[in-house]
Amino acid sequence: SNENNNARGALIVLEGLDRSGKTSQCRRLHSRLVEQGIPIELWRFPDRKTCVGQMISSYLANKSQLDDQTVHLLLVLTVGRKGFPYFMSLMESKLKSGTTLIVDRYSYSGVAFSSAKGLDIEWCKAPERGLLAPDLVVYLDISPEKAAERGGYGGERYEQLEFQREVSQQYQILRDGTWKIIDVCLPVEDIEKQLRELVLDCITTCQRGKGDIGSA
Ligand code: 2DT
Repeated sequence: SNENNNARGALIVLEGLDRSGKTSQCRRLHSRLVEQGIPIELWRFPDRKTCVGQMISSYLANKSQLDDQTVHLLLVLTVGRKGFPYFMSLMESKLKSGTTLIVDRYSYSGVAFSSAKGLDIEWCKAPERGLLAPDLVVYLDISPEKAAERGGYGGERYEQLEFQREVSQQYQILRDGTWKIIDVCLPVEDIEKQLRELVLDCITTCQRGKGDIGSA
């Protein structure tokens, strides 16, 4: 049958510590691929504009206090859970219609940041089950020390060396063989190129209709 009937977009996730350059790499990648005429959208979690997102934003800015479990569950809601299916079904319909999604942080951030506070990792993962599984996870690798040297930590609650060390360890635990790791100490053009190649490969595979949209 016609290959194009199966054409779908790819769900591509970027993860990494604060100051790993995720957000600027996501933006560059997105605009390059738009120029190439690839149907693509850039998403980020948490979306601070939603109602729940505003509670999180105020917590991250140290303007309000919430206990660790509550923050975790609020973040889970923003990433699109069964009980809050809006993002999930929107993502799914975009992918099915052939649009690729580049996502700046996903459920891995949820687990890494909350377990870094000492919450049980299995407890953290439990409510994330059932989310759409990414076709590609790229980890922008930087040591917490190097990240801190880059300066410009914005003063948010999590932007502290000690805490980022914990987060980094949790990411190591979460990482499996399928994650692609890019060393962000490379020149910026090399990072961009590596990232673009990984992403284009993944888009091609998904266009050929290989594999269903998975669930985690
Ligand atoms: P940004 O600095 O990228 O805006 O992220 N976080 C994010 C969690 O703790 N759990 C999650 O599920 C997600 C998506 C990571 C703000 C902070 O939010 C953290 C950093």
